Amino acid sequence: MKKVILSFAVIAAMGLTSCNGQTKKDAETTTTEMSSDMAMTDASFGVRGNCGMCKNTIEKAANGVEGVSSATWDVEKKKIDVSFDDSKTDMMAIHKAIAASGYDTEKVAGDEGAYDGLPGCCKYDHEMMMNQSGEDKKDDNHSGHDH
Ligand SMILES: [Cu+2]
Repeated sequence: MKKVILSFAVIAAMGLTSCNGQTKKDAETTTTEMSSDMAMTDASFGVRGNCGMCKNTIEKAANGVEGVSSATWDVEKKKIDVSFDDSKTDMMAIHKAIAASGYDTEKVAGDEGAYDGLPGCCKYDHEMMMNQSGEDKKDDNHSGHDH
């Protein structure tokens, strides 16, 4: 009886070690190929939000769009800077992804259901000014025409 238990233990131990061996083999490093001279488009637009948690949500949503290489939201200016491959995506796709996460952008209103699910501190004011450059943006662009 003792022998049976012993041999069972040995088999179990052998099984464990072989499992360990396999996990090691699986842990291969994946190299991400990225050519630096790929044509990236930089853009920025207004996105409403309150705090650091908003920043995480907004940036995660933008980065989740295929072709977006970087997204940085500025909590002070209520503005996001994005860099993306325009052969893979476009501005509207990024606007929509952010709106789907519950945040208003300049072009797309935030999804109401997602907004309701945001933490209390993130329930931003829908009237909030966005895309503030820090300098006064005057609406006198039309006076520049010669004719
Ligand atoms: Cu927030």
